[in-house]
Amino acid sequence: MNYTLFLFGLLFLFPPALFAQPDFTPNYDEEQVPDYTLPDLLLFENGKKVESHSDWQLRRAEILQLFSSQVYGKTPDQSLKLRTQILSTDKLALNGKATRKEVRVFFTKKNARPYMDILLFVPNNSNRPAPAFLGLNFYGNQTIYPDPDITLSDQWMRANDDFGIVNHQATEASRGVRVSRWPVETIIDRGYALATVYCGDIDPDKNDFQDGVHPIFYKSGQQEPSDEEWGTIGAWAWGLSRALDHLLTEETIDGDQIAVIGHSRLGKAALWAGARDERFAMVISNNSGCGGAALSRRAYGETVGRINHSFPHWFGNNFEQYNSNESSLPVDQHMLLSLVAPRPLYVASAKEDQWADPKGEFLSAIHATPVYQLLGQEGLPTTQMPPVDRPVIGTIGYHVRSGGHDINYYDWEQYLIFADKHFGEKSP
Ligand code: GTR
Repeated sequence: MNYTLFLFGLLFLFPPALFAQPDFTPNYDEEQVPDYTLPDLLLFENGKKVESHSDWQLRRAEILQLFSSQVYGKTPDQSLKLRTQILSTDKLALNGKATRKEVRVFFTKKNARPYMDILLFVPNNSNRPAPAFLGLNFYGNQTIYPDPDITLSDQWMRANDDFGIVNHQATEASRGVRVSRWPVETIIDRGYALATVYCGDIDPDKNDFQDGVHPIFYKSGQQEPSDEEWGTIGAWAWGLSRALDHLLTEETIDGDQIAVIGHSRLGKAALWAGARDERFAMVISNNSGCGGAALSRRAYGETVGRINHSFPHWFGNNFEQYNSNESSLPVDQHMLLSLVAPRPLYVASAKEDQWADPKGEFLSAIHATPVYQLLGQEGLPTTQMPPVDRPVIGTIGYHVRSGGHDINYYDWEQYLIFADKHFGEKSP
């Protein structure tokens, strides 16, 4: 049949179906949370039980593969030869307390994008290589600290007038606008180094796969990732591992004590990076929500359908099969958390951030605990959701902060305590 005629026929027969928008109205009512059964972490796909550490290594590989093919999309195996260039060094940053360094990492042979700039602060008064936090930022390295010498990003970014991002470009007005999210001086005073990268250096946060790192890996003629391949979160996580590659060459940093941290969409990326790359010694998820720490099957707040609709580029295309169909997912997000075991993991929620489903994030941490226990670790030392602002700390840490969707000083204080506990225990 002629295609136009066919469309007219459809229009005539099912007018609403053609115009109906998918209904992704969020649910905030516990009563409306569907009954669900989570996939069993300690059961292989073939039904065999996981009983030993070596069984777990095999099950871990199976779970990783499921997240790769069904959720975030497959990361290319090919490793790149990275080149670095030091952009700046200031040994007397933060009034002499820290050394600030900027390192450009080129992903190809060309001195052109895609490249990423790592901004690094390392404490000066340390008598040993410093443990470090590594996290991506939303609007450029210049936003995390008001130092006029930090390179102003010229990469595309999401518009935000309040933060001095005009026509998708950072302006001088954007310097230091995110200081509340990055307590640089406190981190340095506590003896930690801090490294950050603008996420858009790795892949700008838009539904476009011609920019960022994806094209480096395309086969000839390929224009976008296939259904099996990675999306933007996958690329961000990969970029975190490339930043880690560099940090491991910095003598002032203790390569065995590098935590990967991220807020919200960048928390999803931090979790996926920490799950894939066991060189990260600690993983911190701040308000990462749907596709991060929160259980998808609860369909509370942001759902799989909604996130794929709003951000079609974040996950692999296969994830769309689970829109309004979470129960058929072969994984749920507690399994992502379990991939971090036995390494320390912190999951943080915020009371007013119902969109990210605090309870779903907490339950996920509980349900990841059996793997920690199998590996001889405590996991999360409670099964009761703690009151607001009362952190619980085991090998898994958790808090629900008062207030809304954000990462602030309170959150960082808890991460520093958590890192002191776990990294301190290991120090000579
Ligand atoms: C929201 C998105 C969340 C979270 C958040 C953020 O729009 O729905 O999943 O990623 O953005 O990154 O701040």
